[in-house]
Amino acid sequence: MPSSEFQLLSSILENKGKSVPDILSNISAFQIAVPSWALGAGGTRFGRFSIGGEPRNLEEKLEDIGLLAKLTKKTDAVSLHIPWDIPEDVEAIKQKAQSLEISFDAMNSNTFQDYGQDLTYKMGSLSNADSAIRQQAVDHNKQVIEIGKSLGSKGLTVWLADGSNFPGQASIRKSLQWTSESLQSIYSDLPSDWKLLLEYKPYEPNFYHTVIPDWGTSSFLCKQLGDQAKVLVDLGHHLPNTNIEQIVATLMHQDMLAGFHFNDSKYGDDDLSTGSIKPYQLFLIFCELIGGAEDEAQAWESISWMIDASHNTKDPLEDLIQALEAIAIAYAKALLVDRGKLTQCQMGGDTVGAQEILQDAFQTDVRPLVKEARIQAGGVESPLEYYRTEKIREKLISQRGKNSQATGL
Ligand code: RM4
Ligand code: MN
Ligand code: MN
Repeated sequence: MPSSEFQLLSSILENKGKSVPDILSNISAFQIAVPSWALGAGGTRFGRFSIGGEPRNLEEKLEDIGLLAKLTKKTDAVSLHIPWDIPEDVEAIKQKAQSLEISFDAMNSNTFQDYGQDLTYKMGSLSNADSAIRQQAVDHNKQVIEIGKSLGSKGLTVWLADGSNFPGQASIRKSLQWTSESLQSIYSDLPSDWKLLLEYKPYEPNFYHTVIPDWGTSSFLCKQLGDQAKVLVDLGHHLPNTNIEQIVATLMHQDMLAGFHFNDSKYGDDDLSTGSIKPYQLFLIFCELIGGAEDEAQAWESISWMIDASHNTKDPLEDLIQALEAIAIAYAKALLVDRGKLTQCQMGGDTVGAQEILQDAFQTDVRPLVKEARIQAGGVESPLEYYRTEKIREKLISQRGKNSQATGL
Protein backbone atom coordinates (compact mmCIF):
# COMPACT_ATOMS: atom_id res chain seq x y z
CA MET A 1 0.00 0.00 0.00
CA PRO A 2 1.68 3.25 -1.12
CA SER A 3 2.20 5.84 1.62
CA SER A 4 -0.32 8.64 2.13
CA GLU A 5 2.44 11.16 1.29
CA PHE A 6 2.90 9.43 -2.04
CA GLN A 7 -0.84 9.40 -2.74
CA LEU A 8 -1.15 13.11 -1.95
CA LEU A 9 1.84 14.04 -4.11
CA SER A 10 0.55 11.83 -6.94
CA SER A 11 -2.78 13.62 -7.05
CA ILE A 12 -1.07 17.05 -7.00
CA LEU A 13 1.20 16.01 -9.87
CA GLU A 14 -1.58 14.35 -11.89
CA ASN A 15 -3.56 17.60 -11.53
CA LYS A 16 -0.60 19.40 -13.07
CA GLY A 17 -0.74 17.01 -16.01
CA LYS A 18 2.25 14.88 -14.99
CA SER A 19 2.29 11.11 -15.42
CA VAL A 20 3.35 9.62 -12.09
CA PRO A 21 3.96 6.11 -13.51
CA ASP A 22 6.33 7.65 -16.09
CA ILE A 23 8.20 9.57 -13.40
CA LEU A 24 8.50 6.42 -11.27
CA SER A 25 9.85 4.39 -14.15
CA ASN A 26 12.36 7.12 -15.04
CA ILE A 27 13.60 7.19 -11.44
CA SER A 28 13.92 3.41 -11.31
CA ALA A 29 15.74 3.21 -14.62
CA PHE A 30 18.36 5.72 -13.50
CA GLN A 31 21.37 3.79 -12.20
CA ILE A 32 24.65 5.22 -10.95
CA ALA A 33 27.94 3.33 -10.83
CA VAL A 34 29.98 3.15 -7.63
CA PRO A 35 33.78 3.37 -7.81
CA SER A 36 35.80 0.65 -6.20
CA TRP A 37 37.77 3.24 -4.21
CA ALA A 38 34.77 4.69 -2.41
CA LEU A 39 34.20 1.73 -0.09
CA GLY A 40 37.04 2.29 2.33
CA ALA A 41 37.63 5.25 4.62
CA GLY A 42 38.71 8.23 2.58
CA GLY A 43 41.83 10.11 3.48
CA THR A 44 43.29 13.55 3.22
CA ARG A 45 46.98 14.14 2.81
CA PHE A 46 47.12 14.67 6.57
CA GLY A 47 45.70 11.38 7.64
CA ARG A 48 43.27 8.55 7.36
CA PHE A 49 41.03 7.18 10.07
CA SER A 50 39.97 3.59 9.72
CA ILE A 51 36.27 2.82 10.05
CA GLY A 52 36.67 -0.91 10.50
CA GLY A 53 35.23 -3.69 8.36
CA GLU A 54 36.62 -2.18 5.16
CA PRO A 55 36.65 -4.53 2.17
CA ARG A 56 39.95 -6.42 2.04
CA ASN A 57 39.81 -7.32 -1.63
CA LEU A 58 37.85 -6.86 -4.81
CA GLU A 59 35.35 -9.59 -3.93
CA GLU A 60 34.45 -7.78 -0.73
CA LYS A 61 34.18 -4.48 -2.56
CA LEU A 62 31.69 -6.13 -4.91
CA GLU A 63 29.78 -7.47 -1.91
CA ASP A 64 29.48 -3.96 -0.51
CA ILE A 65 28.16 -2.66 -3.82
CA GLY A 66 25.81 -5.65 -4.02
CA LEU A 67 24.39 -4.61 -0.65
CA LEU A 68 23.94 -1.02 -1.84
CA ALA A 69 22.21 -2.31 -4.97
CA LYS A 70 19.86 -4.50 -2.96
CA LEU A 71 18.86 -1.77 -0.52
CA THR A 72 18.70 1.26 -2.81
CA LYS A 73 18.05 -0.18 -6.31
CA LYS A 74 19.99 2.80 -7.59
CA THR A 75 23.29 1.23 -8.54
CA ASP A 76 24.08 -1.77 -10.66
CA ALA A 77 27.71 -1.26 -11.65
CA VAL A 78 31.22 -0.87 -10.30
CA SER A 79 33.96 1.30 -11.76
CA LEU A 80 37.39 -0.22 -11.21
CA HIS A 81 40.66 1.61 -10.69
CA ILE A 82 43.80 -0.11 -11.94
CA PRO A 83 46.15 -1.01 -10.29
CA TRP A 84 44.16 -0.67 -7.04
CA ASP A 85 41.78 -3.41 -8.15
CA ILE A 86 43.46 -5.77 -10.56
CA PRO A 87 41.31 -8.91 -10.61
CA GLU A 88 43.49 -11.91 -9.80
CA ASP A 89 40.98 -14.41 -11.13
CA VAL A 90 38.91 -12.76 -13.84
CA GLU A 91 36.39 -15.58 -14.17
CA ALA A 92 35.75 -15.72 -10.43
CA ILE A 93 35.30 -11.93 -10.27
CA LYS A 94 32.92 -12.00 -13.21
CA GLN A 95 30.87 -14.72 -11.56
CA LYS A 96 30.79 -12.90 -8.27
CA ALA A 97 29.63 -9.71 -9.98
CA GLN A 98 27.00 -11.60 -11.91
CA SER A 99 25.63 -13.26 -8.80
CA LEU A 100 25.24 -9.80 -7.27
CA GLU A 101 23.76 -8.39 -10.51
CA ILE A 102 26.60 -5.93 -10.89
CA SER A 103 28.21 -5.03 -14.20
CA PHE A 104 31.53 -3.33 -14.92
CA ASP A 105 31.30 0.36 -15.67
CA ALA A 106 34.19 2.38 -17.14
CA MET A 107 37.71 1.39 -16.12
CA ASN A 108 39.98 4.02 -14.55
CA SER A 109 43.69 4.12 -15.26
CA ASN A 110 46.16 5.49 -12.74
CA THR A 111 49.25 7.37 -13.82
CA PHE A 112 49.18 9.80 -10.91
CA GLN A 113 51.01 7.60 -8.41
CA ASP A 114 54.04 5.37 -8.29
CA TYR A 115 53.20 1.80 -7.44
CA GLY A 116 56.36 -0.12 -8.28
CA GLN A 117 56.41 0.52 -12.03
CA ASP A 118 59.83 1.06 -13.67
CA LEU A 119 59.77 4.82 -14.27
CA THR A 120 58.39 7.49 -11.97
CA TYR A 121 55.37 9.68 -12.72
CA LYS A 122 56.72 12.42 -10.49
CA MET A 123 57.09 14.78 -13.45
CA GLY A 124 54.00 13.62 -15.28
CA SER A 125 52.78 10.70 -17.34
CA LEU A 126 51.13 11.14 -20.75
CA SER A 127 52.70 14.62 -20.96
CA ASN A 128 56.14 13.75 -19.61
CA ALA A 129 59.13 15.24 -21.42
CA ASP A 130 60.71 11.77 -21.39
CA SER A 131 59.27 9.64 -24.19
CA ALA A 132 59.98 6.40 -22.30
CA ILE A 133 57.77 7.57 -19.44
CA ARG A 134 55.04 8.60 -21.85
CA GLN A 135 55.24 5.17 -23.45
CA GLN A 136 54.99 3.46 -20.06
CA ALA A 137 51.86 5.50 -19.25
CA VAL A 138 50.35 4.71 -22.64
CA ASP A 139 51.08 1.01 -22.14
CA HIS A 140 49.43 1.14 -18.72
CA ASN A 141 46.25 2.57 -20.25
CA LYS A 142 46.32 -0.13 -22.93
CA GLN A 143 46.66 -2.76 -20.25
CA VAL A 144 43.65 -1.25 -18.45
CA ILE A 145 41.66 -1.60 -21.68
CA GLU A 146 42.65 -5.27 -21.86
CA ILE A 147 41.55 -5.92 -18.28
CA GLY A 148 38.31 -4.08 -18.98
CA LYS A 149 37.68 -6.16 -22.09
CA SER A 150 38.02 -9.35 -20.10
CA LEU A 151 35.39 -8.10 -17.63
CA GLY A 152 32.92 -6.72 -20.15
CA SER A 153 33.52 -3.03 -19.43
CA LYS A 154 32.84 -0.58 -22.24
CA GLY A 155 34.82 2.48 -21.24
CA LEU A 156 38.17 3.93 -20.22
CA THR A 157 38.25 7.00 -17.99
CA VAL A 158 41.46 8.99 -18.08
CA TRP A 159 42.25 11.53 -15.41
CA LEU A 160 45.66 13.14 -15.55
CA ALA A 161 47.45 14.74 -12.63
CA ASP A 162 49.99 16.08 -15.13
CA GLY A 163 51.04 19.69 -14.98
CA SER A 164 53.61 21.81 -13.20
CA ASN A 165 54.03 23.54 -9.89
CA PHE A 166 56.22 26.46 -10.94
CA PRO A 167 56.44 28.78 -13.93
CA GLY A 168 59.03 27.55 -16.39
CA GLN A 169 59.06 24.02 -14.99
CA ALA A 170 57.31 22.58 -18.05
CA SER A 171 56.63 23.73 -21.56
CA ILE A 172 52.89 24.33 -21.56
CA ARG A 173 52.57 23.81 -25.31
CA LYS A 174 54.83 20.78 -25.55
CA SER A 175 53.17 19.02 -22.64
CA LEU A 176 49.81 19.50 -24.34
CA GLN A 177 51.17 18.16 -27.64
CA TRP A 178 52.67 15.11 -25.93
CA THR A 179 49.41 14.48 -24.13
CA SER A 180 47.55 14.61 -27.41
CA GLU A 181 49.98 12.13 -29.03
CA SER A 182 49.83 9.77 -26.04
CA LEU A 183 46.04 9.84 -26.05
CA GLN A 184 46.01 9.07 -29.77
CA SER A 185 48.10 6.00 -29.17
CA ILE A 186 45.73 4.83 -26.40
CA TYR A 187 42.70 5.60 -28.55
CA SER A 188 44.06 3.42 -31.36
CA ASP A 189 43.62 0.43 -29.02
CA LEU A 190 40.08 1.33 -27.97
CA PRO A 191 37.53 -1.30 -29.05
CA SER A 192 34.91 0.09 -31.43
CA ASP A 193 32.08 -0.27 -28.90
CA TRP A 194 34.00 1.53 -26.13
CA LYS A 195 34.05 5.14 -24.98
CA LEU A 196 37.05 7.15 -23.84
CA LEU A 197 36.01 9.53 -21.06
CA LEU A 198 38.47 12.37 -20.59
CA GLU A 199 38.43 14.30 -17.30
CA TYR A 200 39.66 17.82 -16.70
CA LYS A 201 40.63 19.57 -13.50
CA PRO A 202 41.92 23.11 -12.99
CA TYR A 203 44.43 22.46 -10.21
CA GLU A 204 45.67 19.89 -7.70
CA PRO A 205 47.99 18.06 -7.36
CA ASN A 206 49.77 20.58 -9.56
CA PHE A 207 49.24 24.17 -8.59
CA TYR A 208 50.71 26.29 -11.36
CA HIS A 209 49.40 24.59 -14.47
CA THR A 210 47.42 21.47 -15.27
CA VAL A 211 47.70 19.93 -18.73
CA ILE A 212 43.91 19.40 -19.11
CA PRO A 213 42.50 22.18 -16.91
CA ASP A 214 39.04 22.67 -18.38
CA TRP A 215 36.24 21.27 -20.53
CA GLY A 216 37.42 23.23 -23.56
CA THR A 217 40.85 21.62 -23.53
CA SER A 218 39.36 18.19 -22.90
CA SER A 219 36.88 18.78 -25.70
CA PHE A 220 39.46 19.71 -28.31
CA LEU A 221 41.68 16.77 -27.35
CA CYS A 222 38.65 14.47 -27.72
CA LYS A 223 37.82 15.95 -31.11
CA GLN A 224 41.35 15.15 -32.27
CA LEU A 225 40.80 11.55 -31.16
CA GLY A 226 37.44 10.75 -32.73
CA ASP A 227 33.76 10.09 -32.04
CA GLN A 228 34.32 7.65 -29.20
CA ALA A 229 36.11 10.21 -27.04
CA LYS A 230 34.02 12.61 -24.96
CA VAL A 231 34.39 14.93 -22.00
CA LEU A 232 33.79 13.73 -18.47
CA VAL A 233 32.46 16.29 -16.00
CA ASP A 234 33.59 15.68 -12.42
CA LEU A 235 31.57 18.14 -10.35
CA GLY A 236 34.50 18.90 -8.04
CA HIS A 237 36.84 19.80 -10.89
CA HIS A 238 35.85 23.44 -11.25
CA LEU A 239 36.90 26.72 -9.74
CA PRO A 240 34.39 28.11 -7.21
CA ASN A 241 31.15 29.47 -8.70
CA THR A 242 31.69 27.97 -12.14
CA ASN A 243 28.39 27.58 -13.99
CA ILE A 244 28.53 23.79 -14.39
CA GLU A 245 25.04 23.55 -15.84
CA GLN A 246 26.19 25.79 -18.67
CA ILE A 247 29.14 23.48 -19.32
CA VAL A 248 26.72 20.54 -19.45
CA ALA A 249 24.44 22.35 -21.90
CA THR A 250 27.36 23.37 -24.09
CA LEU A 251 28.83 19.87 -24.19
CA MET A 252 25.47 18.29 -24.95
CA HIS A 253 24.93 20.84 -27.71
CA GLN A 254 27.94 19.25 -29.42
CA ASP A 255 27.18 15.66 -28.39
CA MET A 256 30.40 15.78 -26.36
CA LEU A 257 29.28 14.86 -22.85
CA ALA A 258 30.73 11.50 -21.81
CA GLY A 259 29.35 11.41 -18.31
CA PHE A 260 29.55 12.53 -14.73
CA HIS A 261 31.49 12.03 -11.57
CA PHE A 262 29.14 13.11 -8.80
CA ASN A 263 30.38 14.75 -5.63
CA ASP A 264 29.99 18.13 -3.98
CA SER A 265 32.33 20.83 -2.85
CA LYS A 266 32.66 24.14 -1.12
CA TYR A 267 36.06 25.19 -2.43
CA GLY A 268 37.78 22.76 -4.79
CA ASP A 269 37.95 19.03 -5.39
CA ASP A 270 36.59 18.47 -1.88
CA ASP A 271 34.94 15.14 -2.77
CA LEU A 272 32.08 15.72 -0.32
CA SER A 273 28.78 13.88 -0.62
CA THR A 274 26.71 14.82 -3.65
CA GLY A 275 23.94 17.24 -2.83
CA SER A 276 25.27 18.04 0.64
CA ILE A 277 26.44 21.57 -0.22
CA LYS A 278 24.77 22.73 -3.44
CA PRO A 279 21.57 20.78 -4.10
CA TYR A 280 20.13 23.57 -6.26
CA GLN A 281 23.12 23.38 -8.59
CA LEU A 282 22.63 19.63 -8.90
CA PHE A 283 18.97 20.20 -9.78
CA LEU A 284 19.89 22.78 -12.44
CA ILE A 285 22.40 20.35 -13.92
CA PHE A 286 19.67 17.72 -14.22
CA CYS A 287 17.38 20.32 -15.82
CA GLU A 288 19.99 20.82 -18.56
CA LEU A 289 20.52 17.08 -18.94
CA ILE A 290 16.81 16.41 -19.35
CA GLY A 291 16.40 19.40 -21.66
CA GLY A 292 19.39 18.39 -23.79
CA ALA A 293 18.07 14.85 -24.15
CA GLU A 294 14.51 16.00 -24.91
CA ASP A 295 15.73 18.41 -27.56
CA GLU A 296 17.77 15.53 -29.00
CA ALA A 297 21.05 17.37 -28.64
CA GLN A 298 22.50 14.21 -27.08
CA ALA A 299 20.91 10.87 -26.20
CA TRP A 300 20.34 10.26 -22.48
CA GLU A 301 21.58 6.67 -22.85
CA SER A 302 24.94 7.87 -24.15
CA ILE A 303 25.79 9.49 -20.79
CA SER A 304 27.57 7.60 -17.99
CA TRP A 305 26.94 8.21 -14.29
CA MET A 306 29.28 7.56 -11.42
CA ILE A 307 29.81 8.72 -7.85
CA ASP A 308 33.34 9.96 -7.20
CA ALA A 309 33.59 11.06 -3.60
CA SER A 310 35.91 10.16 -0.80
CA HIS A 311 36.28 11.85 2.53
CA ASN A 312 37.28 10.88 5.96
CA THR A 313 34.45 11.27 8.46
CA LYS A 314 31.49 9.16 7.34
CA ASP A 315 30.97 5.44 7.05
CA PRO A 316 31.41 5.13 3.26
CA LEU A 317 28.37 2.87 2.85
CA GLU A 318 26.16 5.35 4.66
CA ASP A 319 27.67 8.10 2.56
CA LEU A 320 26.94 6.24 -0.68
CA ILE A 321 23.35 5.63 0.42
CA GLN A 322 22.96 9.35 1.01
CA ALA A 323 24.61 10.24 -2.29
CA LEU A 324 22.46 7.84 -4.34
CA GLU A 325 19.37 9.29 -2.67
CA ALA A 326 20.45 12.90 -3.25
CA ILE A 327 21.08 12.24 -6.94
CA ALA A 328 17.69 10.57 -7.36
CA ILE A 329 16.01 13.50 -5.60
CA ALA A 330 17.67 16.10 -7.84
CA TYR A 331 16.75 14.06 -10.91
CA ALA A 332 13.14 13.58 -9.78
CA LYS A 333 12.75 17.33 -9.14
CA ALA A 334 14.11 18.13 -12.58
CA LEU A 335 11.57 15.70 -14.09
CA LEU A 336 8.80 17.87 -12.61
CA VAL A 337 9.81 21.03 -14.48
CA ASP A 338 7.08 22.13 -16.87
CA ARG A 339 9.34 22.39 -19.90
CA GLY A 340 6.60 23.59 -22.24
CA LYS A 341 5.77 26.53 -20.01
CA LEU A 342 9.45 27.22 -19.42
CA THR A 343 10.01 27.52 -23.17
CA GLN A 344 7.06 29.91 -23.41
CA CYS A 345 8.58 32.09 -20.69
CA GLN A 346 11.96 32.02 -22.43
CA MET A 347 10.44 32.97 -25.78
CA GLY A 348 8.30 35.69 -24.22
CA GLY A 349 11.04 37.21 -22.07
CA ASP A 350 9.22 36.30 -18.84
CA THR A 351 12.11 36.10 -16.38
CA VAL A 352 9.90 35.97 -13.32
CA GLY A 353 7.70 33.24 -14.80
CA ALA A 354 10.75 31.13 -15.71
CA GLN A 355 12.13 31.37 -12.19
CA GLU A 356 8.74 30.42 -10.74
CA ILE A 357 8.62 27.28 -12.89
CA LEU A 358 12.06 26.11 -11.75
CA GLN A 359 11.28 26.94 -8.13
CA ASP A 360 7.95 25.13 -8.26
CA ALA A 361 9.78 21.94 -9.20
CA PHE A 362 12.74 22.45 -6.90
CA GLN A 363 10.63 23.21 -3.84
CA THR A 364 8.52 20.07 -4.26
CA ASP A 365 9.33 17.39 -1.72
CA VAL A 366 9.85 14.43 -4.06
CA ARG A 367 11.05 11.99 -1.40
CA PRO A 368 7.78 10.04 -1.47
CA LEU A 369 8.26 9.48 -5.22
CA VAL A 370 11.84 8.32 -4.80
CA LYS A 371 10.82 6.00 -1.98
CA GLU A 372 7.88 4.56 -3.93
CA ALA A 373 10.10 3.95 -6.97
CA ARG A 374 12.59 2.13 -4.74
CA ILE A 375 9.92 -0.03 -3.10
CA GLN A 376 8.36 -0.92 -6.45
CA ALA A 377 11.82 -1.92 -7.71
CA GLY A 378 12.27 -4.23 -4.70
CA GLY A 379 14.47 -2.05 -2.50
CA VAL A 380 13.88 -1.27 1.16
CA GLU A 381 11.80 1.63 2.46
CA SER A 382 14.64 3.46 4.12
CA PRO A 383 18.11 2.12 3.22
CA LEU A 384 19.89 4.17 5.85
CA GLU A 385 17.56 3.08 8.63
CA TYR A 386 17.86 -0.54 7.50
CA TYR A 387 21.66 -0.27 7.45
CA ARG A 388 21.68 1.05 11.01
CA THR A 389 19.05 -1.19 12.58
CA GLU A 390 20.59 -4.27 10.98
CA LYS A 391 23.96 -3.16 12.36
CA ILE A 392 25.66 -3.83 9.03
CA ARG A 393 28.93 -2.06 9.87
CA GLU A 394 29.20 -4.01 13.13
CA LYS A 395 28.69 -7.23 11.17
CA LEU A 396 31.33 -6.22 8.62
CA ILE A 397 33.77 -5.44 11.42
CA SER A 398 33.25 -8.85 12.97
CA GLN A 399 33.78 -10.55 9.58
CA ARG A 400 36.65 -8.46 8.25
CA GLY A 401 38.27 -7.10 11.37
CA LYS A 402 38.73 -3.67 12.88
CA ASN A 403 41.86 -2.78 10.99
CA SER A 404 41.13 -3.97 7.47
CA GLN A 405 42.06 -1.35 4.91
CA ALA A 406 40.59 -1.05 1.44
CA THR A 407 42.86 -0.12 -1.48
CA GLY A 408 42.28 3.33 -2.88
CA LEU A 409 43.29 6.82 -2.03
C1 RM4 B 1 40.76 12.42 -9.24
C2 RM4 B 1 39.70 12.23 -10.31
C3 RM4 B 1 39.57 10.82 -10.77
C4 RM4 B 1 39.68 9.82 -9.66
C5 RM4 B 1 40.83 10.13 -8.75
C6 RM4 B 1 40.87 9.15 -7.59
O1 RM4 B 1 40.65 13.68 -8.64
O2 RM4 B 1 38.47 12.68 -9.83
O3 RM4 B 1 38.35 10.63 -11.43
O4 RM4 B 1 39.92 8.60 -10.29
O5 RM4 B 1 40.71 11.43 -8.26
MN1 MN C 1 36.70 12.04 -10.97
MN1 MN D 1 38.39 14.43 -8.34
